[in-house]
Amino acid sequence: MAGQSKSRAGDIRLWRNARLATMAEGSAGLGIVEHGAVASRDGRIVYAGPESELPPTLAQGVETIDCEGRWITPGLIDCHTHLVHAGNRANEFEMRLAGSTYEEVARAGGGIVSSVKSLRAASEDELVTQSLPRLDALIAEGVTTVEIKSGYGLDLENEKKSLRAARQLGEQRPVTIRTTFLGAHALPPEAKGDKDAFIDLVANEILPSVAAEGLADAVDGFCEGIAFSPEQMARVFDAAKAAGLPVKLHADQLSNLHGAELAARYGALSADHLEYTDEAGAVAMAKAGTVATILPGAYYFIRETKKPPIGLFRQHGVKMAVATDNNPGTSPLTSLLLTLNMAATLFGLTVDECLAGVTREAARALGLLGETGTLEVGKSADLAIWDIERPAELVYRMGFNPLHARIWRGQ
Ligand code: DI6
Ligand code: FE
Repeated sequence: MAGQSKSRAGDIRLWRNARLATMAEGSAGLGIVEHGAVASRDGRIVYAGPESELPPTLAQGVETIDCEGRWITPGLIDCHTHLVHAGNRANEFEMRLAGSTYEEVARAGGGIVSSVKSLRAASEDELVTQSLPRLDALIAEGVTTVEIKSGYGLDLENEKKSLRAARQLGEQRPVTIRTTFLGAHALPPEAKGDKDAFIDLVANEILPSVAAEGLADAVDGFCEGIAFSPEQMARVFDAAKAAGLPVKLHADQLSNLHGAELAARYGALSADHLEYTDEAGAVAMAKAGTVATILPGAYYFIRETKKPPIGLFRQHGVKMAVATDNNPGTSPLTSLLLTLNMAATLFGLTVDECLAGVTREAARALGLLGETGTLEVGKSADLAIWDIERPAELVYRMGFNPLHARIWRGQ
């Protein structure tokens, strides 16, 4: 089994003859170091910079890997996924291609509720088994940290089962998993249309119990006409605050309910989607330091036409992360590299913004910037080594994986 325990105390490893994109805050662009080296001790970065300035103690008698001029970036981070789910909704996809509307699909038993049924019917171990191939697809592209949300259980037992399955994934693979409780994702059938009563259940019973067991690192919600109102989300956020958990929000994806401002008011780590966010929302996020998580996979898959206001985010200094939103309904996407191409092609993000979006800014969106997301001393030695000539290739290609090696916590 993979784990931190694998690294032996005092182990120093050195990756030399590399080109680094450190992504360090404040450095220009990607923080490029030509002729660079990275050293790790006990899974932590102890040096990242020009090879010529490497302290001699880190250069001799240590395990050395010659990178032969390859590029090293921080290990990639997918900061928004619903990766733990059961079954899939390819049948709905076919129905929509044949001309059915979303409503017809829902009446035929489709939509989020069909994923809830499948998840409730699966055991925790079955969930792990079904989710592993998706996680492995991300890992194969150099991903070293993945956020995973609940939200297809929608009752105490099944939300906990999802979060435990997510934690199990982190024990079965060399990857950091951050779990997010998304109880306020959709209304389960047994709530019989009573959203307020369901929000009471989420805020007063499920969330405190999930928090008490330490199953969630953050709390999320779906603030939308077809889901929950800003007032209802605020009640969930108050409960999160009481439990000491940071919040994030699916905001302004299909309409502008001012979810971005709500998220900012609660000091959210991130607000996600944001297609319909307006300038007031962008200003509020900038003030609060709330990261804008851009999810081009869902935009593409549902054939949305309203783009998130990237220009406003730039103008007001809102940091942008990029993620897959892997989920069975609106983004069955397990390639973070393809997501980068989509963010650039569909939304006009630059190469630098794309790469920051799956490293430094994704770490910030998870509250993990002190731990990972850049090549800097003190952080976890999470690295991706690429067979590329220039970083733009990571964004430019579609469906090609140039990963040479992946290092998680120095291994
Ligand atoms: N926004 C989405 O796009 C997904 N959830 C959310 O909050 C949809 C999830 C699904 O259809 O299963
Ligand atoms: Fe999502």
